[in-house]
Amino acid sequence: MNFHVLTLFPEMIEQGLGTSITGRAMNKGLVSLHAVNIRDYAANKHKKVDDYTYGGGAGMLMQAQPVYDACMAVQESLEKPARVVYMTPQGSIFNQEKAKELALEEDLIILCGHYEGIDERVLEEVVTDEISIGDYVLTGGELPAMVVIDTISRLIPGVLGNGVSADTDSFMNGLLEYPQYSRPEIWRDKAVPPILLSGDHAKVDRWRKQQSLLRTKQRRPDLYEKYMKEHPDAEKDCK
Ligand code: 9D3
Repeated sequence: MNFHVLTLFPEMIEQGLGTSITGRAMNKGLVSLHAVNIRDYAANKHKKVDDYTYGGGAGMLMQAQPVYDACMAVQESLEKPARVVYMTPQGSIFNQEKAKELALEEDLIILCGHYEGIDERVLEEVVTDEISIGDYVLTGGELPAMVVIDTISRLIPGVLGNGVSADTDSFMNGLLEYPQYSRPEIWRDKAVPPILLSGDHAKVDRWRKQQSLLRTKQRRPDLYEKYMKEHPDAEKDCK
């Protein structure tokens, strides 16, 4: 999968995703990341890409022309037009389902705004999807773009090492993760739940399922409701 990120801060994207699992995925050639500096498409000699808003109000807006030219340069480099995802607080809130949908694309163009946003006319021309990562205010779309790329990348076959399947991971089944323990058996007077040392795998599985259900009920009643609607006979596992 090829990510093309249109941004005024390409080094932020490269630095943020160049390490750890996403960095390894790039080195293995499973994903590629092209951070395109929108400023490189400024048509004036000062490389200015922002201006005041018509109608007044505080702050500067990213102008249509450099955003359009940067986007078109990427589109023209591709064999078929790619979806263009605009990271914006006004978008639909990102989730695992949207990540799965986007993971099916060969190329994805991700547009990051800064300042007070982008001239509406270019958005109408190029954007196919609008995504927010949640109801809090950030300074720009770069961190959200990294969140989206990280989430999609780990769904691509081979990105997670040694046979770990993203699909059997916690949360993907609609429940929160059960608690986990490693050595030592006793730490600061706290023991590992004895059932985990019993060697009875069926019992361990049942306990973990119970813990997942309990945790989800207590911490994420919204997820719990949804899960119970989809698994009407699961309530007894919680007891
Ligand atoms: C101060 C300007 N705000 C006027 C009410 C609007 C605004 C525009 C741009 C607020 C924040 C931003 C920068 N944020 C993003 O570009 C962004 C974002 C976010 O802030 N929260 C959650 N998801 C996203 S995706 C892009």
